[in-house]
Amino acid sequence: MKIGIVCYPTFGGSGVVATELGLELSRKGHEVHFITYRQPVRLELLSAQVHFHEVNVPKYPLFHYQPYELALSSKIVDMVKIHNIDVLHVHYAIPHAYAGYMAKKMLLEEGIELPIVTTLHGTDITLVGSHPFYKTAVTFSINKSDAVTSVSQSLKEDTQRLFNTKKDIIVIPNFIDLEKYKPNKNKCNRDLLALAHERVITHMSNFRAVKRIPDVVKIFNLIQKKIPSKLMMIGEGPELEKAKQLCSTLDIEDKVVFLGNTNEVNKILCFSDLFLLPSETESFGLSALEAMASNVPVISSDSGGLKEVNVAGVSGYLSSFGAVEQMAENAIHILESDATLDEFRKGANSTAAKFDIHKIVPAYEAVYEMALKNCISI
Ligand code: GMT
Repeated sequence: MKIGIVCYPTFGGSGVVATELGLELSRKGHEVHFITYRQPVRLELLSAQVHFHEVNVPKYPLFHYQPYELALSSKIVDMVKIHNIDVLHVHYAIPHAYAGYMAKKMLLEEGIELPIVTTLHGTDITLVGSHPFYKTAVTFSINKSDAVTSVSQSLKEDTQRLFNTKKDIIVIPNFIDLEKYKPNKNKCNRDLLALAHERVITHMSNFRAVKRIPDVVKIFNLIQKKIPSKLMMIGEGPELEKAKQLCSTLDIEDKVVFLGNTNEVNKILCFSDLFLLPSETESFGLSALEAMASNVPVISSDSGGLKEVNVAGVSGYLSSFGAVEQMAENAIHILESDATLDEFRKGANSTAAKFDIHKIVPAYEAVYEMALKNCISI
C-alpha cells in the first residue's frame, strides 16, 4: 500500500507515534510518504520506502496568520497525484483532518478517491479542539473522515462526550518497539549524572501546564529527603523556567539535571529507576510507556488514558492529579528496597509488552483496508 502520513514533526507524542508507525509500515513493505512542514524529529532515515515531502507556506505581508491548511491540502493533492498514494493517515485533528478533507474534495473533482483516516491524540480533543473557536470545524472533520481512531478508550469517550458525535471511533492504543528500549541494548552513561548510591528519577514532556511540572519537582523534593536521588528532566516548554526557579527555591538545584529535548530517550531511561508523570490530562501517556519498556516503573496521575497504560501495584502507582504527597509516598515505597524495585521493574516490562509494536500496527493496516473498501464520495 502507498500511505501518506500527515503529522506534527516536533517532539510531541503524536509526531513520535506517527513517525514510528510510518517506519514500521515501511519495514512491512508499504511505501510511506510523510507530508509535513519539517522532517519529523524521529525520522532519521529516508529510503526508497520512506519519503518526506515538505510543506512550505510562503510569507506574504497581507497575512496576519499564514494559511498552513491551504498549503498542506495543496501539497497532499499534488503528492497523491504524483505518487499514487492510496490512503491518507492524518495524526492530530487540528488542522490535519480539515486539510485532509479539503484535499479529498479537490481530488474527487479529478475522479480520484482518497480515503482519510484520522487519529485523535488527546489535546486536539480535550484541550484545543473542544474550544468554541475550533469545535465546529473539528466536529465536521471527525464526521467526514472515512475512519477515526483514538489512542485510548478514555479519549474515545471524551470525543463522544465533547463533540456529541455518532462517528464510530476505533481504539488503537499507542505502541512501542520493545527491542529499541531493551536496557542492555543501550549504552548507559549513568556515572556521568548520578552517584552509585543514588536513585535516578526521570520526567519527560513538552513542559506545558497540563503536565504539572511544579508537581514533578515537589514530588522529587519529598523523595530526595528520604532517598538519595537525582532528577532528570527531559524536554522543553513554557514551564521550564518555573521548574528551574522552584528547584532554586527548594534548594535542590544540584540534584536536578535539565537535559532539554533529545532523540535518545532510551539512553537516559536505561539508567532510570522511576518515571514521574503527574499530568492533569493525558490521553495515553506515551512517555510512560517508553519508561515501562525500559523496565522503569511509573508514578502517574490517574487522568484519562493513563489508567489503561500504568497498572497500579504492577508497573507503578496512580493517584489523583495534584496528590503530590501520595505520589511521593508511593515512589518511596518502590525505591526503598532493591527487591521491591526489581519487582516493579519486571511489572513495568511485562505491562509494556501488551503494547508491542508488532501487535498493534496490524490494527492500523486493517483500518486502512477498511477505509479503502468503504471509501465513498462524501
Ligand atoms: O502531551 C502532549 O501535550 C503532546 C501530545 C501530542 O499530540 O503530541 O500528546 C498527546 O498524544 C500522545 C500520543 O498519542 C499521548 O501519548 C499523550 O497522552 C497526549 N497528550 C495529552 O493528552 C495531554
